[in-house]
Amino acid sequence: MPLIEICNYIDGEILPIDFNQNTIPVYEPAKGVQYGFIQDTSEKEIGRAIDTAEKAFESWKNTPAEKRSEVLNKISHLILENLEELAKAESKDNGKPISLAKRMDIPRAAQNFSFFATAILHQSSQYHQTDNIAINYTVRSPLGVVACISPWNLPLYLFTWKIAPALAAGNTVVAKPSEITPYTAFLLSKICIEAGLPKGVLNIVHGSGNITGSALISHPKIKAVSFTGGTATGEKIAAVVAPKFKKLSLELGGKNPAIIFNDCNFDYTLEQTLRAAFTNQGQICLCGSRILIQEELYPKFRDALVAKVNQLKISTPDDPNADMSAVVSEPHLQKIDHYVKLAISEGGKILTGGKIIKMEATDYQNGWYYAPTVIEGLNQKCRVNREEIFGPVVTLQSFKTEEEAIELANDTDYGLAATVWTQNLSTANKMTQALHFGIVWVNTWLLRDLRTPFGGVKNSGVGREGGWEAINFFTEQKNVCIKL
Ligand code: TXE
Repeated sequence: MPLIEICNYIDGEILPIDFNQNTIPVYEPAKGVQYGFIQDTSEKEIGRAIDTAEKAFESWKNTPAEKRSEVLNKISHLILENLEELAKAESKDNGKPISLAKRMDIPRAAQNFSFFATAILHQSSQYHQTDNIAINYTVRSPLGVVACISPWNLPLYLFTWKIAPALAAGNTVVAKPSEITPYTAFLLSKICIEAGLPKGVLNIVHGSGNITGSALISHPKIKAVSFTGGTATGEKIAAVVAPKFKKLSLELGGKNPAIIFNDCNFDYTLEQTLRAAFTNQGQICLCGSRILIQEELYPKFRDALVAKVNQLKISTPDDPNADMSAVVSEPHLQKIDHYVKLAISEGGKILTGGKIIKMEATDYQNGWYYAPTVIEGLNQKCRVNREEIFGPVVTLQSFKTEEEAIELANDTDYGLAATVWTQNLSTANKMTQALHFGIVWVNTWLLRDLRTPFGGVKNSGVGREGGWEAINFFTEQKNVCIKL
């Protein structure tokens, strides 16, 4: 099979790769082979993409909201029309089961566009009357050219979660997907052309964080940076962007606790805890990787969880019954394995998993698969309980009281999401008040309402995405005061 060229989309054109410039190989994790290339887009080319976006800004900003909404809705429809192709591409790039991409990633990408296409029709501004002295009204305007940078775990889902509100609010965008998973962003370029998105309004550039990403965030014409990715990268980006007083939104990592009380609905909690631990091979920033179980329930829950994990089907992505497939890359596979070895050296006991696995199917034997892993016996001081692994690895700890659960749950540098499993309303209320996280789910996980604020505290980030939070981020306010 010839290697696929995954091209930049600048000024409404899909640009062939320039092989005289640097390129980056793109791999298919399920098979462990290269299947394509991207350009490691240079600073000069990024400058051109930004100039193009700047040129398109006035006209896009002045396009009536209804018209902007129409184009964005068309993009949403076309994503759904191409669901099959996009799901296969997402799976090829990331290693996830095709069935998961079909069920979760691609429908959500379409929903991101339709949600913000509709939201913009309902935007209103504020008005304040100062006694009989003056009236104030607040105008919201788009910022100009903004940068959106996304990671590899939910490629099209997180890419569009940023692009859609930025465009809906009237900005023009230069967006960079992860160099590890660029394929669906490329396919989105073609969809934007088909939908009639005006030239230059969205530019999709490929390349490494160090070259392309860096050039993008440090360009003086970029007015805001919306980033999702690792905490260490977030720190680097903040160091460049903050001193220039640009708007900055950072969605970073997590080390999320699942707090399970004796009185939980046992079967349901078990099923959902399994889902929260291993969906997308545990590569979701919201995955519950620290499972805290009340003492009395601990042995029963542990044994039942291990039995359930042993029933998970780890298979090639095209298997419709696969619960899990490959992790995203060889270095990531090694990182996961390193943490499991560290757990053993820290005194942890592997209850199941703990190893790299090989598929038997022809073509898939060199793929990057890791067995879902459950570890017990590590306290909250251990590195495995403190650092984000971002793979199919969970640890179990027990607690006696609500107070102890709160202490354990909050004893982390991260603060993205927590789940609480109990039938007792008072316990649930007490926990939700005390937990220091941006998102707390009670008796559920990953139940998302796109209107709600999304984001974390502490090392999990700065700012919120979702609903009006996103539209507000991508706009600037001006208050006009008129003396009566
Ligand atoms: O992140 P990276 P990855 C986190 C989670 C996980 C990590 C994995 O912590 O470990 O992300 O994603 C670009 N200037 N979350 O490895 O390396 C890079 O090219 C500008 C949290 O992809 O941080 C890519 O496009 N850009 C989460 C993007 O940043 C730079 C959900 C992310 O890369 C750059 C998913 C630079 N200097 C993952 N360096 C959440 N909270 O929602 C890299 N990039």
